[in-house]
Amino acid sequence: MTRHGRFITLEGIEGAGKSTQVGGMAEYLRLRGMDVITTREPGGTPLAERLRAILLDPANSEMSQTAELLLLFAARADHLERLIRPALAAGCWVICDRFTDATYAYQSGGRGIDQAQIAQLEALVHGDLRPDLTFILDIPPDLGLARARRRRQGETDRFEAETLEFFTTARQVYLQLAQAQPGRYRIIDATVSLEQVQAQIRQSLAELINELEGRA
Ligand code: Z5A
Repeated sequence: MTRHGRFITLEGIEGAGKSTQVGGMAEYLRLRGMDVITTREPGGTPLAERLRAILLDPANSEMSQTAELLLLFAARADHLERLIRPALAAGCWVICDRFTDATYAYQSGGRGIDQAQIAQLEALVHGDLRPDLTFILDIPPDLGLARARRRRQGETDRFEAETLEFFTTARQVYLQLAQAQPGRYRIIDATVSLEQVQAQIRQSLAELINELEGRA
């Protein structure tokens, strides 16, 4: 059977459990015979990781919303060009911890930037490339923030310092995106145990693979 690369993203607010699930997803896909790489945003390439450090640095608390938006898309442009597109072209499955949906959730929902402006940058930076499947790990912000607080070591980053209202609005935007385009998104109940979250994700991955194998 010919294997085609697929682009899978994980989204959700702070502490939803995205980073925790990435490794298990990769392991499952490898067991099913796929070549897999895992990556994250902002970040994923040396340049994008440098931009991530700037974006998260609490010393940059005065950064303007526009500067933040453009830095995110600058990092994404490099990430797409140097890592994501070449991996997909080589037949790899790419699992990315956050992608452009996070920009809609945080920079539009959280910061109030017009979604049309984000859509323009999205069109410029990734053309018609979109994730094949996006998991939204859904959790009430107070529970997500409590988890993140328990895990945190050291200083709070620029986003972690945001208010409960900021994360509540970001969550609402994620749910609206999923409602508008149910084919691409799977909403995962992230309030349950790690194993139960993993089982929900594996079920959807298995369905995607079965669908692809049915088509091959
Ligand atoms: N950002 C943006 O504004 N716009 C954009 O376009 C993009 C990003 C791409 C990246 O920081 C920040 O950039 C992000 C948005 C912004 N900030 N925020 N918020 P990041 O990558 O460091 O932040 P994050 O994605 O929110 O990471 P996180 O706090 O680590 O969340 P997580 O990855 O979803 O959670 P986790 O690390 O997997 O789990 C958190 C803790 O909960 C940990 O101790 C786990 O062991 C525990 N956990 C996980 N799952 C469970 C379950 N099921 N039960 C119990 N405990 C659990």
